[in-house]
Amino acid sequence: MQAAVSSPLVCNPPRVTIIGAGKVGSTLAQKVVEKNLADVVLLDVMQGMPQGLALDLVEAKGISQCDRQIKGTTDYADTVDSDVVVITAGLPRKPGMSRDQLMQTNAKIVVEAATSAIAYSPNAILIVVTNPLDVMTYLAWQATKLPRDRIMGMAGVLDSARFQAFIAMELGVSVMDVQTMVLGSHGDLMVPLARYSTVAGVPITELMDEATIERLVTRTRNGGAEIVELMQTGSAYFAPAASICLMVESILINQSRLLPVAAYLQGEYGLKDIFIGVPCSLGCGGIAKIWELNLTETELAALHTCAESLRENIESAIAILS
Ligand code: TXD
Repeated sequence: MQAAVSSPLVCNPPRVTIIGAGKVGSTLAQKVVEKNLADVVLLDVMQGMPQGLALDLVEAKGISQCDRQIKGTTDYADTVDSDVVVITAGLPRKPGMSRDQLMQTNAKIVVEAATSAIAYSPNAILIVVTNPLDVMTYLAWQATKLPRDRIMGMAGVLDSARFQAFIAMELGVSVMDVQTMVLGSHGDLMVPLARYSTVAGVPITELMDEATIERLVTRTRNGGAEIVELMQTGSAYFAPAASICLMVESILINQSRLLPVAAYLQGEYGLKDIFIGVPCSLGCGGIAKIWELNLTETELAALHTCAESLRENIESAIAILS
């Protein structure tokens, strides 16, 4: 029997390029593909490695019941016309290291990755993940000159997820009922907002005393380092990949999720010419809106302290590149 053939429909599924096929990048590739969100191009400098990982993912497709395409490559030409580009390329921390100590190596890697990827996908939305996050996002923006709605950094979603997990564990409630908001930079100075963190709509300030909240805030600030210490080799990747995937999903299916992301500020919160974590809605055009929360004087001062420290690091990073 011969099947009736009609004229073929030209249909391009969305395409996500992930630069850096290490722990975070490969875990993200698996999540995007298994959710059937987009075709994925996984790029790395290590010849054979992204190709091998892509083949491994292809061989899991039947079991995971997904039909997206996956390509592993070392060639930016394969990333052409991507809708979203995620940069995870660069070194992770070792025990005892701060994120800022990665600057020397990662600055050049991120600038090269961002410019090469955007040359092939000028309309893409760029999500930077490499540490030190806020500084790397600034450098990628400077190098690509992308409009501010199409470039952002991922950190606030992860930091909020960590705060959310610690609150759920402390109170013995389902993590699904906990909502949190962590602003600022991805580092010791981040600003977890207890007043805007709730359990089923009830602010945590009603459910825990100040000392307990402070303990959970401190654990959130040290969340990355706690895992680096335990693992000894490499850093966290399950929660980071899940956090990036949430942002990618909100963009690809135009969900308008309100998420804390490192966005370029032009006067919001009294800050200019800086990427820092603030609540944004993410849709098919990238950042649809930056939300300005009513912060207390202390919260706003904490955000400005992050910004001051970031500015110093941005200057050092620019000096490294010149
Ligand atoms: O919240 C956040 N923003 C973060 C950031 C959460 C977790 C991890 N975070 C940072 O992401 C971490 O500190 C690192 O800077 C990156 C990647 O972390 P990952 O754990 O995935 O590191 P790996 O496993 O070492 O992978 C990095 C890969 C590795 O395969 C290298 O070969 C590759 O990056 N690499 C490159 N790919 C493409 N192009 C260039 N130039 C390049 N250089 C290295």
